[in-house]
Amino acid sequence: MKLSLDKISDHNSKLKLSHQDEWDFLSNKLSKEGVDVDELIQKIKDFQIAVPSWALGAGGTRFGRFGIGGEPRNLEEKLADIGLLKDLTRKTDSVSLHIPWDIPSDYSAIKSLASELGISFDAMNSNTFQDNGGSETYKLGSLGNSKKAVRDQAVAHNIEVVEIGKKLGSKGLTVWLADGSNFPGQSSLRSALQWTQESLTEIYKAMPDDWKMLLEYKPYEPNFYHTIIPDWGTSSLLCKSLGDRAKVLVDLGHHLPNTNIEQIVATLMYQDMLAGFHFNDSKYGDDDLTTGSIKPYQLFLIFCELISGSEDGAQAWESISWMIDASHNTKDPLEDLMQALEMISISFAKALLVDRRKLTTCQIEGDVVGAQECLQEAFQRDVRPLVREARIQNGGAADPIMLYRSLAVRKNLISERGAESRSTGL
Ligand code: AOS
Ligand code: ZN
Ligand code: ZN
Ligand code: ZN
Repeated sequence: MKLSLDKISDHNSKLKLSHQDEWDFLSNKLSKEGVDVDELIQKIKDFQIAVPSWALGAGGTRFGRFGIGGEPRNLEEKLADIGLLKDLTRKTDSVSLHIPWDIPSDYSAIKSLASELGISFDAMNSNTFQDNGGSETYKLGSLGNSKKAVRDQAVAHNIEVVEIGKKLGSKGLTVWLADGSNFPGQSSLRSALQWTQESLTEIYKAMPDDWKMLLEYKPYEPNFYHTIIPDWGTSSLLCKSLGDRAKVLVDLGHHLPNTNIEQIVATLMYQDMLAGFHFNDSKYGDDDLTTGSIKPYQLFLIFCELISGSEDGAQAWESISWMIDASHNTKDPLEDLMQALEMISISFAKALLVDRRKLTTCQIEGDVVGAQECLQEAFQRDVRPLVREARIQNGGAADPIMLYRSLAVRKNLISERGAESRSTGL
């Protein structure tokens, strides 16, 4: 289903009055404080976040999965869903594909559909955490498996993913490894790391010069005793051995409770080693909950580090990739993604409002209270009219979820695709 632009402008004109009041109030206040409002709006407009192909259907847990109905049945329908999200929010303009779930049957048809919808191809994802019909099994690992034949198969798969991505115009390969062990003694910790490094080296060499490798870490699951790449340090170590186009991918859910993720971001940027993000939120582990639903202050602090790291010249903003990686078990995935895109934009906008000069002075002078006030001043601000204004100026809906619901999009998708249609996902 395609959204007609008239629907968006009708919706926007209904909400115009109340929005205008709120926006006038905020923009006047910001201008009086010396903020360049146009520049601020432009930054928010430009900030686009990729959506992964596996996040468009209902996820599940090992205890079950409850379909949402009308889930995209193929790559074409996944692109259509992202096109819809794009039209409503103007916050996403690319898709991250997962191989083998998304192998195009007709490349030129997929490419022209994507360009019609204004969607480009973000980093490609390989899959060696499931057996996908190869002669070797990944039961005991892939790139770090003790058997050379398994490692070779996993390397070849990653190279095939790069080849597919080249045809689509992607410029990155994301590697997430489930490799590890479940019990002490099961695996040689040092050898497993060495084999992983050797396998990654082969993949890195096969990547075109203008590609980057995004190496994701995760402390546990599906292995529960040891994971070969459990943290940013190990990922960083491996990336450094590969070359400067390999960098560390931070998935927000991939940390043990209470880890200071903003500090990890600062440290990676300090070394120009931050590849990008998988946005989600977490209460306990890799919960894949909606971004900003549990720890909005942490998300804001992460954006503060991102902005200061790029403004200070530690690492260029443009070199960082942005993606959502969440699982939708009880919500309509499209509504969940709209909530995530909104929370990401809100956190970004708040972080842009931090008076960094004042903060630096407080830091240098040891004014602890002043520094905290600086952050709170920005964090407590209601920036929703600002984010909404940026979206409206970009052609999106004033209230994307309200419009989505009033158009009964899910009901239409169910009648188009069926109540039982099932998308690939986690
Ligand atoms: C797994 O826990 C990671 O978050 C991956 O980034 C991702 O969910 C997976 O690669 C999807 O296939
Ligand atoms: Zn139990
Ligand atoms: Zn992830
Ligand atoms: Zn994850």
